[in-house]
Amino acid sequence: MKTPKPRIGNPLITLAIAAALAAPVAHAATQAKHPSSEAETRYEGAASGIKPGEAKNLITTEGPAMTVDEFNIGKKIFFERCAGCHGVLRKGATGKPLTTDITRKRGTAYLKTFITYGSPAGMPNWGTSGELSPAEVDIMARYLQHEPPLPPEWGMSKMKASWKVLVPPEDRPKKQMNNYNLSNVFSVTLRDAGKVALIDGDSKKIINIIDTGYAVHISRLSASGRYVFTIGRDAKINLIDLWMKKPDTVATIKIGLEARSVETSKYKGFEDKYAIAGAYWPPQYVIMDGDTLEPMKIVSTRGMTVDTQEYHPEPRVAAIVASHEHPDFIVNVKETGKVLMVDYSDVNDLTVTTIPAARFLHDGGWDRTHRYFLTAANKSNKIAVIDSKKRDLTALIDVDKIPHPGRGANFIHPKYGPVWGTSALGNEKITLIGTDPVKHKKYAWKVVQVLKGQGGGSLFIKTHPKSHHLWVDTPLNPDKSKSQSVAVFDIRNLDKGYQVLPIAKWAGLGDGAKRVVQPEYNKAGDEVWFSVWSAKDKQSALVVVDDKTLKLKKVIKDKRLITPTGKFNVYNTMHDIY
Ligand code: DHE
Repeated sequence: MKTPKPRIGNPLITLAIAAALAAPVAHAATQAKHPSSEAETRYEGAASGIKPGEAKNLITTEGPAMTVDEFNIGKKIFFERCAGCHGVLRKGATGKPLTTDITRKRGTAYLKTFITYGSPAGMPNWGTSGELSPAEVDIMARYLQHEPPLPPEWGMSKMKASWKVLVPPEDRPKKQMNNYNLSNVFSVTLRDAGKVALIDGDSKKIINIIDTGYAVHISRLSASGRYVFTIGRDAKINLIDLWMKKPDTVATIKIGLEARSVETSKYKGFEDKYAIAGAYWPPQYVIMDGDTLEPMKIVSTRGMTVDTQEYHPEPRVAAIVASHEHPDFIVNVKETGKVLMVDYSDVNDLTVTTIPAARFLHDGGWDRTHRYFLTAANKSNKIAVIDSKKRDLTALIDVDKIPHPGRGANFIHPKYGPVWGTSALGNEKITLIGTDPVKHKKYAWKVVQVLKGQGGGSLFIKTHPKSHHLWVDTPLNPDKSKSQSVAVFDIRNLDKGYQVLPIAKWAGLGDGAKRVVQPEYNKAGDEVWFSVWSAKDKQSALVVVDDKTLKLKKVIKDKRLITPTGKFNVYNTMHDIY
């Protein structure tokens, strides 16, 4: 298979993220902003997987005059830098709505000022930072007063046409054909290479580097642990068979134009049977055969918002988890703020329970019993708790600015019993929520403690049932000393505060952003792996820390480890251990 071709303007990384990776943002106006908005901009501002050429131009006389060439420039800039926050159809997501009823009222002069100088609410100062020239700012101001170009739909015929079974199930190994300890293998996202690295967690050696979708996002494991599923931002899924002598891709499919999530059926009797993937564009999810990725059922998520009950044409699918209580996939629909419990026991006559939560649902994870799914409605500053057994909403908990748990962290708090925690993009707070409604009823679904971490710009927090450490990263903090290190708390004495480990320094790399991101445990729970994430043309590394001694155990360096970010340990991902 070929590496995906870079698209126009190399959107493998957006300018926002590219700038963030190359150096701390230097221009004065950005520095003056609240760090939370800077961190948000870096995180949310990734390039769309949609090729501008795929979206139809809609130039009308109702907007200001524009040539086709100017419109094409506007479209390209919008997909690369603006769609992540404002949405492809500009209905607003993390960023404000930019539909023509609003933009035409504002007019060209106002929009030019806004784009040039940005806003304290998080809009980057594209003009004064030099990232857009005055001519480009002028184009964007006019472009926004025309209807948004419409990317194509992606139904069954397109999905089927993209579907490839490279090794049919009957030609695959009948048993494991290699000697790897598969349950301790890590699937590592090599974001800007559009590849994953499979790394043997025991020897720390690379098993294989596999071409995947563009700016690949996450990996998930089948219930048996045999198959790794990856999803690219271009909505391409790879099904990787770990039983092969050299584990590799056995099937691929493209389920849309842009996506972030993939999951597999885990309920008893349905292990490895189905896979599901959610798309950002078109807004839909698809259920597939778990062995071959054959698409079986596509369901659109377009519909009414949870609060104002207005139609939203682009509600993107964010995190998906597989229920352990029912044959359900739990699907976060971001812009409408609804959680769908999709019962896959009969894929043809699908039963879907729709649970109202709050807008902008993003990521989340299970409590330690795997009954309750705690998920962040990030821009609403809430955590929704879904009872997967009763299929309803247990609680909607207010937290401070922009919770970002990844899958969160579960541990037994010395005072409050079982808790689940999240860190935040917008501030230094680590919020702990009680999760035991039986033995610790008075603390259940309440914020029981807020710890103070290194700062905002945090993305992931992690612990392990065998560990007494809680790790909190801060990769998007504007201060290098924080983005290049990690905070670790001792769960037995949380009031003592945290220790800082200089992970990037330990990696011994040259120059680069060296953002330390996403702690991930090995199977035994005695090692924690970190990515030291620099730009594509700089060296990155993985750093393994001994969880008992908090000392450096190993630095994994290889010129093929380009922009490593997420890491997914086979056993922990299979069993939802975090
Ligand atoms: Fe992610 C999880 C979406 C940017 C690394 N990311 C997720 C999930 C979603 C999501 C919906 C949950 C998937 C699930 O559980 O099924 N991420 C998005 C975006 O929309 C966003 C903000 C912008 C974009 O354009 O993609 C975005 N994410 C990033 C990054 O820039 C990160 C830091 C680096 C990268 O690789 O792109 C990043 N996201 C991750 C990781 C996870 C993730 C490592 C899985 C964490 C886990 O422990 O499960």
